[in-house]
This record gives sequence, C-alpha cells and structure tokens, in this order.
Amino acid sequence: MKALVIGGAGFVGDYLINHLTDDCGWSVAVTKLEHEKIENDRNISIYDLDILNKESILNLLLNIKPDYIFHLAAQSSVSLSWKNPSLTVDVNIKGSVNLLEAVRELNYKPRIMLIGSGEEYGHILPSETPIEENTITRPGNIYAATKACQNMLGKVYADAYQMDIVMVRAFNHIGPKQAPLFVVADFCKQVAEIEMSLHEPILMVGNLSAKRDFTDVRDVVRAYSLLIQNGKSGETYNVGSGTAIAIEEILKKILSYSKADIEVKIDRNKLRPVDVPIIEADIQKLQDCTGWERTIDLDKTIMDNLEYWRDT
Ligand code: A2R
Repeated sequence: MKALVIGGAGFVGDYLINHLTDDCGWSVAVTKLEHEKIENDRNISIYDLDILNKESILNLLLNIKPDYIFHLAAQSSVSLSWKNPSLTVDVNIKGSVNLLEAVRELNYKPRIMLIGSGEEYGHILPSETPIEENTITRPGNIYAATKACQNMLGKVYADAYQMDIVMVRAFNHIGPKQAPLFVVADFCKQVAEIEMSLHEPILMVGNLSAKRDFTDVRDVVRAYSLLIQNGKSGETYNVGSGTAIAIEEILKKILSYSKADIEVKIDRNKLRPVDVPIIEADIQKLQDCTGWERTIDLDKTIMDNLEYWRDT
C-alpha cells in the first residue's frame, strides 16, 4: 500500500508516519509546508506542498499515485481561528476543496480520509452525551465551523462523484511532543519546569470542571489506519476513548507523578469564554467497524508526557 500524509509535519503526522511505516509496513509519502522540518530518519519521501495551491496538489498526486490519502493539513488552533478567521477558512475549507478537486481529476479513485474534530458537535445538550455521529453539529468556534464544513463537503463529494472518502471526528488527543497550547501538555510542561526550579512552584490552570474525552495520539493514529482500510465511503466515525474525564482528575494524576510541592492557581486568561461541561464520544461505530480498543491508558500517556517535558 502507498499512503500519502498531507500536513505531516504537525503533532499527529509524526505519530501517523511512524505507525504507517513501522506497524503497517506501507510505503509512505509525506507533505509539509516549505518552512517546516520533518526528520528524515525513516524510509519516507518528503515533499513541500501548500494545499492552497490546487495545481501542485494534482501534480503531486500524479507523481505519487497513492492508494490512501490522509488529509491532516489544517489551521488547527481554536484560538488562532478567532484571530485569523479567513486563514482558517482558506486552509480548512478551500484547502480541502482543492484536495477533493485534485483527486476528482485523477483517473483512479484513491481513498481519502478527512480529519475532523469532536469540536464540530459544539454546543451539545446533556441528553446527547455520549455523542453519536448523527448528532446535529452546532459549532461554537470558527475552527469547529470550518471542520464541520469540511465534513459536509466530504459527504457531498462522496455522494455526487462516487469518490472514496471516509471522514473522522477526532476528540482530544494527547501525547509527548504536543504543543503546550493544549491542556495536558501545558500542565506537564509547567510541572517539569517547576521540578527543574525554572519558576516558582505555582501551576496556573483554567476551567478544571470541564470533562473531556482524551485518547493517546498513538491510539488515535491506529484508529485512522484501521478506518482508512475498513471504513465505509461517505461515512463519519468518531475517534475517542468513549469516556470523558474532568480536567481536575487529569491534574490530580499529573501532580501525583511529581515529588514537587506544587500550589494550583486559577489563571483568568486560561478560562475559555464558551465551555461545554462534558464532551464524550460514542465510539460504537468505530468499534463495530474496526474492533479498535484503546491500548494506552491515561496514566501511561501522562507519564510519557511528563518524561518528555523533563527531557526537553
Ligand atoms: O500551521 P503550521 O505551520 O503548523 O502547518 C500545519 C499544516 N498546514 C498546512 N499544510 C499545507 N498547506 C497549508 N496551507 C497548511 N496550513 C497549515 O498542517 C501543520 O504542520 C499541519 C497540521 O498539523 P497540526 O496543526 O499540528 O495539527 P495536528 O494536531 O497534527 O492535527 C492533525 C489534524 C488536523 O486536521 C486537526 O484539525 C485535526 O487533526 O484534529
């Protein structure tokens, strides 16, 4: 199998590339933006590609002829989506349309996976938890709205042109190397820095009561490879653990793995204006389709995360 990972220089890309080469044994081509770096110590081919340039997508596809295309490229930050909505709309919607249009011009039908987000569900009602794929989407931010649109476009292209497209909605994924913009990486980085006496022993936190569905990124990418092989075209699959946990519980776990005496303080800047109390995925559809199970529990993810920041 020949896989193409578009947007492979990001957090998920690194893990997906390792999984596809090492565990699946596929031939892997990867794209990145010109300014980005990808370590080339693996047996992969690396190309520069901006998905805003449709012609260059088509040329690349003609050159590589992939069987599977994982579309990871995105403006993936919720906070940046508020600051730069047009860039977010351009990359996440127009970029996806450019890819779909380029694939439509090929004389064969590679299978495409469009990566969306649990954020698409947005303002869910308590009665809608755990969230099934057919729950109405009510995006609460610009990033989420663009991903909901990408999902709809995927369905339209699959139906209208009989293209082979599988969509996923990934819930919170965590793991070593994640940017500290995300809560678990942020807490682990702060704890590691406190242990190294880089700053005073005060951990700044936001809303601790929100419950979220966290999965180790290594399990997430395994779900992606299983779904690209077994998923049904035109269908959307939730990818998550199926169990939500309060951020406060995560914080307790992180603190329990540190010997440092740490005080916890609320940082008003970290309190998000719009917060949904609980977001938990219903993963029955994923499990029925692939038999996927989580293999890395939260404790291991947290320990690996802490170790990463201690070594960085
Ligand atoms: O924004 P950058 O410089 O970090 O680059 C990101 C890249 N990217 C692009 N690639 C090609 N053409 C573009 N016009 C373009 N704009 C941005 O896509 C980054 O290297 C990659 C996405 O990786 P991350 O932002 O680290 O996202 P992550 O966590 O790997 O998530 C993968 C997918 C995304 O579609 C998320 O929205 C979804 O999973 O949750």
